[in-house]
Amino acid sequence: MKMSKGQIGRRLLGLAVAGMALVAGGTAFAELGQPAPWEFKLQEAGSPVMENITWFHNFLFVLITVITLFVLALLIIVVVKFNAKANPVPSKTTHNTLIEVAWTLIPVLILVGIAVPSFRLLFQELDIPKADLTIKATGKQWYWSYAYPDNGKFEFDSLLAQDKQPRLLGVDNEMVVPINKVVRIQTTGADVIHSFAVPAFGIKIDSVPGRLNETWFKATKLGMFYGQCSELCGKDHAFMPIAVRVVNDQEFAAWTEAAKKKFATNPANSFASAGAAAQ
Ligand SMILES: [Cu+2]
Repeated sequence: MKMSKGQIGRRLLGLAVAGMALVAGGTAFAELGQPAPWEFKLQEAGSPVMENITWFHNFLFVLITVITLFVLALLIIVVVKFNAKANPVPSKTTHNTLIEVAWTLIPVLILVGIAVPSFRLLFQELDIPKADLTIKATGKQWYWSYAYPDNGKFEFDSLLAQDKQPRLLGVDNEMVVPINKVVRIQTTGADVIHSFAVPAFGIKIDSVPGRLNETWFKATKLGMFYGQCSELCGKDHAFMPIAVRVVNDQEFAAWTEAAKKKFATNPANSFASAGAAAQ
């Protein structure tokens, strides 16, 4: 079947519209705190840092698109207008001061425009505000242990729960945090290097044996947030998810009371074993 120029044009337009609908529909698939099928954007933000990361990502995406289209347009003009057939007698022009100053200055200004929000974001990520509570996350082959030194000194293990949804992200004991509170995460590795990462909070930090790394987040939405160990750490690297449940203050207080009792006899409880050793 031969298509007329008009038909081809309409087909292309239809494809473009479908593509744009897919981009816009990305949010329709998204579910807070976890990846979604066919998702190609960042996860929905669950913390101020992630909101700024998302903003910066979108800002750069627009900028890079405009620059790429501009360069493409220049290339097309050169190819069409200045090829040997269309332009048999080339001009001998070599220098143009105005253009040379412009193509030096404009990229410098663009880079400064990128550097300012980039450094602002970097400082926000690295400069930990006064924390409301600290949680120590220890990466182990192949699960996480969470200790709450400020809330009753208990520690517990968090292992993948095969029967739980979402698949490969559900755990038996979730990390629980209160909403709108600054949580300082201190992390280390008990055996090899792991990495503590929760995309919706915009955090990813290596858990290195013999070293305590710090990061922070402030969860601004209630619900479950999932992450995964993000440093190849051995055969079950893919099976040590991170699950964080964000609750309100009352629920958090109730949970810490219950957790203190539930995990008091946990052999992984370093506070308890340290106490026992001292007796
Ligand atoms: Cu790991």
